[in-house]
Amino acid sequence: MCIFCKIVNGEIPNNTVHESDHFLAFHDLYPKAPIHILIIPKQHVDCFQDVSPEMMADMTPFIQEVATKVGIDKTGYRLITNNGDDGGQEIKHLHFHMLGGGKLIWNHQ
Ligand code: D5M
Repeated sequence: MCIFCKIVNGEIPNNTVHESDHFLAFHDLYPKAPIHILIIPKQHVDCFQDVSPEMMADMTPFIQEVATKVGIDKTGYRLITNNGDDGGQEIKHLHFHMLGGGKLIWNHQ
């Protein structure tokens, strides 16, 4: 079982920000911005390339709720998903990185 499935199952602790029946948002262990949250579907999906349009349609308002909950919906944030090896995806369970809490530097590398 992958590490994020273990988090969903409660086998590994997490710092939850927001939760619904289908999605979970929790703080990244190694934050790369003042606010760095990971947003995942509870159902295992390997990566963005495999996600269904239906799941994304459900996930979109959840992601927006996370931004509102942590108070960065107006100030702005960056939403990233690393897809596959060349994309730098280390954990093969779909996740979006929500980065914010300050002005972010844009670096295409
Ligand atoms: O991002 C994987 C991210 O997952 C990376 O930013 C560290 C984070 N991470 C790893 N283990 C944990 C736990 N246990 N809690 C919270 N965050 C974690 P990727 O896009 O796959 O490189």
